[in-house]
Amino acid sequence: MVKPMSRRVFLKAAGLAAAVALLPVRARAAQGKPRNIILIYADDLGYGDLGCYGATQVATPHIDRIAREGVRFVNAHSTSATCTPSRYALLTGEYPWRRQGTGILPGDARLIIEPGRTTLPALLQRAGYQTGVVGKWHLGLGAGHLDWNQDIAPGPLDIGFDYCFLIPATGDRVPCVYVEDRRVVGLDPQDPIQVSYTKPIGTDPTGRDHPELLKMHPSHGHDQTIVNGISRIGYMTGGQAARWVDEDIADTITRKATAFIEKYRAEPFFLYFSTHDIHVPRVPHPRFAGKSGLGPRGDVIVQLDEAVGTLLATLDRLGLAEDTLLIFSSDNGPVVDDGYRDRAVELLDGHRPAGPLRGGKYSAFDAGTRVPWIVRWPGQVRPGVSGALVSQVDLAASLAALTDQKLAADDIPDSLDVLGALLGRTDRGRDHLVEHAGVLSLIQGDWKYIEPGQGPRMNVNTNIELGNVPQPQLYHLRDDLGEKTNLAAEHPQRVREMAARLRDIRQQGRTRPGPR
Ligand code: NG6
Ligand code: CA
Repeated sequence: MVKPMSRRVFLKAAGLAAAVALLPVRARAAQGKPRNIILIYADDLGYGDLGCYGATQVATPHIDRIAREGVRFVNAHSTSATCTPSRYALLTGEYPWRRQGTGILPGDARLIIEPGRTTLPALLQRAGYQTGVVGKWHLGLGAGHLDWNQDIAPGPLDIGFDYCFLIPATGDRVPCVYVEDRRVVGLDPQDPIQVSYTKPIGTDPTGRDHPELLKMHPSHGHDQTIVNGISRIGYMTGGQAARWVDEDIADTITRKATAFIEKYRAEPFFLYFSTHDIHVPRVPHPRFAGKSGLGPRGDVIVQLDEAVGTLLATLDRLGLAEDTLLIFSSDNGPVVDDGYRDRAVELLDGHRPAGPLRGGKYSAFDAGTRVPWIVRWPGQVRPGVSGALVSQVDLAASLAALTDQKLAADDIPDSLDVLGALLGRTDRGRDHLVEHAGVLSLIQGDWKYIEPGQGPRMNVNTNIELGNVPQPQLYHLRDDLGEKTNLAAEHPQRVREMAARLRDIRQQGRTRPGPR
């Protein structure tokens, strides 16, 4: 557990401390602002997938370095067990299950965050940071019926980002092109793009009809338009010159991320670097193929780690590391077979993507949302391990506090200021947390309650236990981290209380204390 941090910035010299203590609160907070903030957000990376979280078969030296130099959280959560809702919460500070339409989006979905809303990037923009997002988006683009050949709006530039370079949805969904600011990159106007999620479009072969053209075959779903020898979810036609090459995605987005850092090296910046790794399709660059011994899933973990290393080296080279608050996390828990026959299951070889946790991506058990989370800010964050309960929904309020931004009553409604915990100064984070998969769960202290659901109990395709059963479940996480023993029958009163609290949280429509 992290020991209370010496408030080093203020207390270094007693005289300085006395002088600082006399400053008004606002000025003091401003003094503690980081020059830069970088959020590295991995995709589908599990609690057990990194060396610093106990993995022994795959080496992640760069991410382990952040852990060594920062605080590593062991009870930190994405809000949801899948991507779109977790990212929605990260950027809006609102639990996604409060809103319809925040589930896994198709690649032609409209933007689900309304322009004008107070978002994490908008708060940081207001605080004077140059804000950029590079990598996976998956929150929709446009206002419906988007024409990919024209200006793409609304998008990230309309909800608080100054710059974007995007994978619009996921690596396994069309359109398989990058979007920079408002345009598809490298698009030939003579070869316009069209996208459909309802019916085949154009004459491109599909994986269903032409499996002989595939270099990677689906195990479930993923049998529509073939791009780069890999069949995807959804149909697209045109845009040949703009199509990405999966093997180069990590290098391309890492280059864009480092270019952003270089460009704004003399100004405060906030970079949201959202990797494609380690989502499917797992197609590493040839220099990583076979490197992990665990097949493509392990290889793309190594590739992810190298991308992080490139960012760290860029910060070191530019002399920015000391002044940069760096946060590393993942959008949801791990999955081994997520729809392509990449031999991830066969080659697992004892590696445990979820570590000691039960479930995985899609699951109400803790592996769904308890994710790696590391915070580094040299000189400010004392290295250690923290058991504080924190959620990604809290980043907005915490970074608003850090950068001294005022919030209106209705802003970021579920986001709590857990800055002290994030900076390793206290072990107290939230006192409770709602986890979201098919059903909701409530964590309160050492206890976790999973509400009854209509199933299915298992996701047969991914072979993941979803924890969605008709009976209430109650686990004592401190004694039973693996959620093996359902104690609901032994503690009916606690079950009733936690169910009632969950009902209240739903009904109140917010977590952050309101006005008055
Ligand atoms: C599922 C996909 C899965 C993945 C997931 C989204 C099928 C059968 N499965 O529907 O492969 O794309 O959606 O993952 O299509 S996430 O990390 O973006 O939430
Ligand atoms: Ca994900």
